[in-house]
Amino acid sequence: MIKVITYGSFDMLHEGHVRLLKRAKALGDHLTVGVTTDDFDRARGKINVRQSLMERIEAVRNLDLADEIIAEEYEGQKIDDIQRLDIDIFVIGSDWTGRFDYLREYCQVVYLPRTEGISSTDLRSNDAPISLGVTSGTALPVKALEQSRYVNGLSISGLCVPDAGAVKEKPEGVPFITDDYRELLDRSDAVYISSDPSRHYEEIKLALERGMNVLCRTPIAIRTRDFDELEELASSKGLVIVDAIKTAYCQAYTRLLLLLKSGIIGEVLSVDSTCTSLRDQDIEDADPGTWNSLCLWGIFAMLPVFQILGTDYVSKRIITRFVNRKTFHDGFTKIDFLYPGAVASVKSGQNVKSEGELVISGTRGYVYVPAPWWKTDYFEVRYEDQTKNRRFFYQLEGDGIRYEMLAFVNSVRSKRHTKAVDESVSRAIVKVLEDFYAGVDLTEI
Ligand code: C2G
Repeated sequence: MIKVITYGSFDMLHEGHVRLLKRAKALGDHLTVGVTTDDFDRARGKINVRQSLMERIEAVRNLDLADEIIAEEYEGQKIDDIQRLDIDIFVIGSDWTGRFDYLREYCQVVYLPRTEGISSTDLRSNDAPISLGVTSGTALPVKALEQSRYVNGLSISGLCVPDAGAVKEKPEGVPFITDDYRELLDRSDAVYISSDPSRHYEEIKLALERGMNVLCRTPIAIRTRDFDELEELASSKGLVIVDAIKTAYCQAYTRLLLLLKSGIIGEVLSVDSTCTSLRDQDIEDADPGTWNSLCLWGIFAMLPVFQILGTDYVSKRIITRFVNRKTFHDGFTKIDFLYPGAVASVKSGQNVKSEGELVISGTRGYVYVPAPWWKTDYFEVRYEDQTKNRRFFYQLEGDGIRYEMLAFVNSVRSKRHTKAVDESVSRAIVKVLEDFYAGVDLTEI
């Protein structure tokens, strides 16, 4: 019996895939198809795959060509599969010519001509791209603009900055710059709000009223009543507001949350997270309503607390050292949360330097995420018996912004809200900010 194997993502299965599989099948008596897992696709830079692994496997199965379907999970798996499954022929499309010659040591390698004129990329981009208008505070959102290029189905329509006339050089790929937010909305399908936090409520409201979906750099608002009003408006219009906390979209972080749910360290008793960034920024003379340390860094530090321990804390204590009390610019803020049976502590600031790590302590062990934990590709689960320690690595490209943009595109397309950050978590964050500005539970040092 001649055994054949081939691999692929098989996203939005099309004629090119079908022809390849038919020819592969015809080369032997038994065909194994390896379908790439979402993780492996991400790791090899394919972030725009639309369908889940199950959907893609189902589509291949329905063709009734594969005798066996397996998941392709990691680089180097092919050698193992070929030996384990006793494969005679490895088949792949001609777009990979030469790349798999190293497998000749184990079996015959056949490159079949690729079917011209059709691809998953074309099918994905058949839907007109979402033209995204971007608003920004003082600085140009260079990182966001750059990251948007990696996201299929998204194009930047224009940029709104307070002093548009002063921008000497238009960033690459930005068709226009304005200081008129309404003009930006007129010329866009959706909006990415990265202006100062005090402007978010107004800007989101205007966009929603015009029926536009919103991706908002966290926080969505700084008052809970504003937050509730916006969420209600969005849901009444069938629109989404995605809370852009990039960490929430990083794979290592999301996997960490799942592992904790599975009880890998037992019951969680304490979450300690620190996010600081010592910059020469002049926060002393910053205008009121502009980014303070709590909004810029405190929110990232709070995210794991609310996602792991929930939002029903019994009490909290916010301890702040202001750089400018009048404008609410904090140099250092520490918040302690008390939960029934657990505690959490977050430290954030721009006028302080500390180890930016995340430690989650449980009854059986602890998780350690090294600095800078908020854009990590790696963490460790540690136990009393060190031989049981486990390390986890994941691919991270471009610190998470491209993933939050991708999640936004997918939510808009599917009209299903991404659950990366639950509404209750976004609201709990807004509540802490509200209390901070109102002086509730606040101690100054
Ligand atoms: N294909 C084809 N004609 C097309 C498009 C794809 O013959 N018009 C072939 C590809 O050459 C590949 C298979 O269909 O052999 C699956 O294609 P993709 O889903 O794009 O998967 P790919 O990224 O090529 O994955 O490690 C190698 C990967 O597993 C192959």
